[in-house]
Amino acid sequence: MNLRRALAALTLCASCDVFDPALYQSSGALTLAERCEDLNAVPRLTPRAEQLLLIDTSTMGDQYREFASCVGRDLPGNEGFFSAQMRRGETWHFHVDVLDPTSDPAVYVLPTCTTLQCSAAAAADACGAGRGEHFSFRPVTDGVHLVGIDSRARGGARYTVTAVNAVCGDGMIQHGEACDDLRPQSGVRCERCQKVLDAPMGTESGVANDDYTNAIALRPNGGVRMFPVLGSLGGCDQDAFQLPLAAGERLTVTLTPRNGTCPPGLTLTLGRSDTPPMGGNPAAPTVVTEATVALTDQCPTLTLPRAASAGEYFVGLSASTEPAGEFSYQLTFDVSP
Ligand SMILES: [Ca+2]
Ligand SMILES: [Ca+2]
Ligand SMILES: [Ca+2]
Repeated sequence: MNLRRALAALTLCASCDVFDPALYQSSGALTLAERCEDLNAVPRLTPRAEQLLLIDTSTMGDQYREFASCVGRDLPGNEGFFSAQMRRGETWHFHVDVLDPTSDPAVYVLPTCTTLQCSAAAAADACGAGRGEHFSFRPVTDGVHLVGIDSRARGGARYTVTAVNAVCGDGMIQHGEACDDLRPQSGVRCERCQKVLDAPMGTESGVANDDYTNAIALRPNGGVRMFPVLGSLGGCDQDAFQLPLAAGERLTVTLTPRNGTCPPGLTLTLGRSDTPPMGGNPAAPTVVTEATVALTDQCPTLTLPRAASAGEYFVGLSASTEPAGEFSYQLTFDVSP
């Protein structure tokens, strides 16, 4: 479920889902750096929990074609950079909102001004023209990180960028958090700001789970055996779920529509977090290529015949074509020896 919709539901604030002109008025304009080699020349965020920036790439150029590899597609539009001091294991969340219906932003975070450490888990370009992008990032090193705002559409554009350094356990639910351990909610078990399911859900609850950092964690007593999860998918977001697998175990994930049929373009992906946990949180997952996906009447089933190693696995559900309206589904997870 989309983070903003979930937060809107959580705070009963319907206007959270749309761009707020009042916020725009109070945001600070930030002039991005055109190049990223010299960190001293890249504007740095002041340390604050959340800030809104107004940026404009129209006077910049398209100088770093190589960073297209972060998102896996060409980014011929102008790009610019700002930076932030980050610490290993922190959770950062970035929203890039469009001010012009033809612009098509992409965003990536780089520990250095090279593609060497660029990964899909540190970048977002999931949505098309006229749509914003958002994603969470968990640094694996301490230090200044670069944030690049690029574009799938040629030329530059004005955007607002919300940068959030979410603090788990501060009693507030920030952008990028599904819940907070120190803010109890009825029906939600919250661990390290992730929703944890230890029993099947009676109804779908409005919890954001569109990233590995806020995936719904499946932890039923007795293991994951034909375990159902309810959700709804809309727009260009993905829904993310996390579960542990032991080496050699088999995983199947079956999607069934709750109403009608599956829309076209649905797919399931599988990732595994291989780096050691940071403060109890797993690092960004990498794609598990041994998993296969089969379609039956456009509904995907994911199968991992044998987990190569023990670890935290992440299942993502997304649609390459945006469903018309919300698509309500049930995912059934089954783990067997
Ligand atoms: Ca570019
Ligand atoms: Ca985009
Ligand atoms: Ca928090």
